Amino acid sequence: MIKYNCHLTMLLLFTTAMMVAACGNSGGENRMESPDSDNISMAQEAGHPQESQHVVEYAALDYVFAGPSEIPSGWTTFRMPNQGEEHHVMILIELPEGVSYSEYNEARERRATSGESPDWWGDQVVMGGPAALAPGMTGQTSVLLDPGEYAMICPVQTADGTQHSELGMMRPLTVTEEESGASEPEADITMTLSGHEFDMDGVITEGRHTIRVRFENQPEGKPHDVHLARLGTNQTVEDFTTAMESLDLTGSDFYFIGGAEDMPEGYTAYFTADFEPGRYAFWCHYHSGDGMVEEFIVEPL
Ligand SMILES: [Cu+2]
Repeated sequence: MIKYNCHLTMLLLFTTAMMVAACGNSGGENRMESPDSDNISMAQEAGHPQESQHVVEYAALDYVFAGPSEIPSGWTTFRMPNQGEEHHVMILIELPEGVSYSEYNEARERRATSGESPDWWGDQVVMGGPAALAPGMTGQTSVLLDPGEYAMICPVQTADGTQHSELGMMRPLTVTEEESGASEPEADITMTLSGHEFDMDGVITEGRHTIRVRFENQPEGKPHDVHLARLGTNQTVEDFTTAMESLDLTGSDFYFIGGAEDMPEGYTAYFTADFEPGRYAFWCHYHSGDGMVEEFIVEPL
């Protein structure tokens, strides 16, 4: 997905779509169970014993991320219940070494007003996070984090075109030298984002799945991401594609149930989602115009 000013137009298009998409939906159910502590065996729930994950929870509200300001480094599972009334995403930005969050924030404001950016601006790296989530849904996305200073932002827009980040959905996150000790998650399905394709190894059936997302060849210098949308009963992927292009989602009832935000080439993320029978679409924001929209059907067991 697009997050930066250099791609502001696409960001506006996408986030407007997110905002509009939220209007036609009654909200999904949250079928994830609450963890008893920070460290729970998520994979055990998914049927993989012996796998321990470090789960950190950030509730997405209109308009704030509620959660810890400091977390250990290593494999980290971001669990994000959307408790707001709008779609939200979480994007983690690793700041260049030596750049503090307040310097980053000032630079963002300066860019917005004067268009000037500091030398280090291009050195920030988007390190993933839970993709678009409809109200009531819970996203769960795991990434491997190095120690450092990060910014956590939601660039989705409100009806009047204000980014959620401007309204409070932007905060610092310190990833400490201390290791989470979590192992890399296990997945039952692997999806490779390469060229203009979602290459799937495995079939999504009814129930909960953890999907490994490998970020490979990223054409046109634009990063991949994957957003998962549930389509309405009578909607096709063509309806979805047209709606995302034209932003006319009037009367539509599809909504987003998570996925994995941008990561650099060579990185891997994991996301967990519950699938009930129905029609779905995978959607890559930057490359959807080049065919990275794919419908799939989850059959009843
Ligand atoms: Cu938001």
